Amino acid sequence: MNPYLHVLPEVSEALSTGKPVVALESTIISHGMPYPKNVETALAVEQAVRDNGAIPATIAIFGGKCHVGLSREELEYFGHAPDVWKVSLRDMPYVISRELYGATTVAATMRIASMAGIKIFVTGGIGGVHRGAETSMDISADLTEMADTSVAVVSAGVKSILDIGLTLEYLETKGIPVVTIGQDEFPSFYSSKSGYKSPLRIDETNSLARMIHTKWGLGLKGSVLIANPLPASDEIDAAVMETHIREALQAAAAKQVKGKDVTPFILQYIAQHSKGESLEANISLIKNNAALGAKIAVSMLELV
Ligand code: PSU
Ligand code: MN
Repeated sequence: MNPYLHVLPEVSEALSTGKPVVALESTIISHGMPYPKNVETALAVEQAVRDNGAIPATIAIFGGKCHVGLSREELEYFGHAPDVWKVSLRDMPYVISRELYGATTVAATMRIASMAGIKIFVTGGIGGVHRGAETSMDISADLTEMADTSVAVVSAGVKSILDIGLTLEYLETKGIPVVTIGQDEFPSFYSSKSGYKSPLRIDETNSLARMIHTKWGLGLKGSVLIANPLPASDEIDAAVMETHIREALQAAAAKQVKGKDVTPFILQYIAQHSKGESLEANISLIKNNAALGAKIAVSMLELV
């Protein structure tokens, strides 16, 4: 066991006895949603994993360790503490060695999940290639991590704050299968549509589990990106969203927001300017993803 890992007893028991476990990220709690909705959502997401037959393991960093599974008090702390770092892969050595509090992104959560032996990870939306990346070079470490680490990622697609077309191209370059559940079009988080055809479509959870199992059985390392369209009743009109996104991008440029601050700034701007509608959609889709992730984790274990 890696000395920098601390696994909650319920999670380590599940892993050692072959029960399904689903990893969850903490950046969405600390930097993606306002308090107290973030904590309520984190708890509801954990419950959705349990209701579908798996054990949740929310991942975060504190006290010099990567924690796999958080207590209610710890979740609560990450929900409102002002001093929590947003930790992607490159921030891990600093935040861990200085014993700071760190909420983990998709990239860091995947890596820690993999260290603990967890194969399925649920999030809302992944980071990707940003609009304008041809000059800014802003490409999320989530994508390179998906090339390196063998943990499947359940998402609601890619948010259109990013360049969805370039993100799909990048995933292709890195050999990462992208599978949409139940429809031909790749979804864009707030909408079931994106204007891009999904590279792959699978409708049944057990077929999906078999494909993931086959990828790793072939010795192909890396992730499978699963796109789960949000429930139709929670969709936000794409044209309305585009207006918010353009304004958010302009505001970010005017304030010279750079680097790791770009994604949280845009997400927060959109949440504030869409009068809570985006927050409700966000909560709904992540619960929906948690249910699917748990079902995939259960199916994966039936294959081995
Ligand atoms: N996109 C979303 N919601 C999120 C994030 C991205 O729609 O909460 C968060 C995730 O934690 C993701 C991170 O891993 O932002 C990506 O940040 P960056 O673009 O700086 O790599
Ligand atoms: Mn970036």
